[in-house]
Amino acid sequence: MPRYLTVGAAQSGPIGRHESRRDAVDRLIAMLRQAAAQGCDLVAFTECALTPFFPHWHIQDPLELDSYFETELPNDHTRPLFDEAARLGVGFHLGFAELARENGTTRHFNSAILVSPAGQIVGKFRKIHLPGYREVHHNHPFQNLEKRYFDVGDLGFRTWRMQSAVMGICICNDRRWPESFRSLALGGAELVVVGYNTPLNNPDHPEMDHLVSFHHQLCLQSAAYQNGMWVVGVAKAGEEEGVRQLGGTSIIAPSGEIVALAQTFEDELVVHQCNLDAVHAYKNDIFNFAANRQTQHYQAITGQTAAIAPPLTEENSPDASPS
Ligand code: ING
Repeated sequence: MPRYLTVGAAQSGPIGRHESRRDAVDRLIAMLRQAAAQGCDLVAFTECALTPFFPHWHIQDPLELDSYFETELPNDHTRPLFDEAARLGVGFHLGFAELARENGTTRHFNSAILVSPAGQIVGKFRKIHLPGYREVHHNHPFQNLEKRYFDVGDLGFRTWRMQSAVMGICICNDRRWPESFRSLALGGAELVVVGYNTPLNNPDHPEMDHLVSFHHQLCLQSAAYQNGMWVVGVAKAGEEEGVRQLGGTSIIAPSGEIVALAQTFEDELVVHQCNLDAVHAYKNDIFNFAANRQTQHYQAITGQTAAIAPPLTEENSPDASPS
């Protein structure tokens, strides 16, 4: 009997700067209920699903900045989501901004959790690849201040068993780095959830704007195929406080095929009954890590932070005059 997991990818439309947490949670609960009614076992919400994507703005007041972070989960405004999910017996993934007071230090992370159908937090991930910059770019129509507002995630790429699947998480820009998915695959991941807030315009590279959706899908579909896993990509979509963001919430099979795709830039649920055993043809044959990976030939990439080209010689120097 195949292991089926019915997954609901719950895309969020824009969340306004003055929308309350409670309003945002109510929208998530509405999609949760819709998902349960469609037989979903797991619902995946997006990156920063409780707030607007505030790294798009320069926030000078530290109290205002911290107001976008959760100091614990569940808490007063998110408990209704946890309680409703447990009542419905549905597991969920939730992206949120995390303010962590640990060992006498306060740190800020772009985080996501996996919550079991019983309402227990099974796993947590903190975003590792932080795009954007620390300094405000005044010439840009909007900012990406993730390096300013968040610390680099310190929990690594981990996997957890939940609902008969081995699950993993990465967040937004992590998807652009193949090491993210390969690390999760080496941890046995059969299904990975990726929430994202991706502007349709990159102020530093407008020449790439027509490729935003293509690059997004390229990352997810290649990750799914090259690691033999289901990938669930969940957008915060639409124009949020003047920043137009990619939609395209999708569920991707281990074959790399898109099997469910959102059609709007609003709150939208897409559902697919995932046959988890579809991973085996890829993990056990095409991408059999034990049999086919030849790690002894891979350059020792750990700690290599820059591409290292071969030394220039008389022969291969671009200035070498043709002999
Ligand atoms: N957003 C964007 C992302 O990785 C970005 C930032 C867009 C980086 C396009 C590079 C190119 O989708 C987040 N939140 O990471």
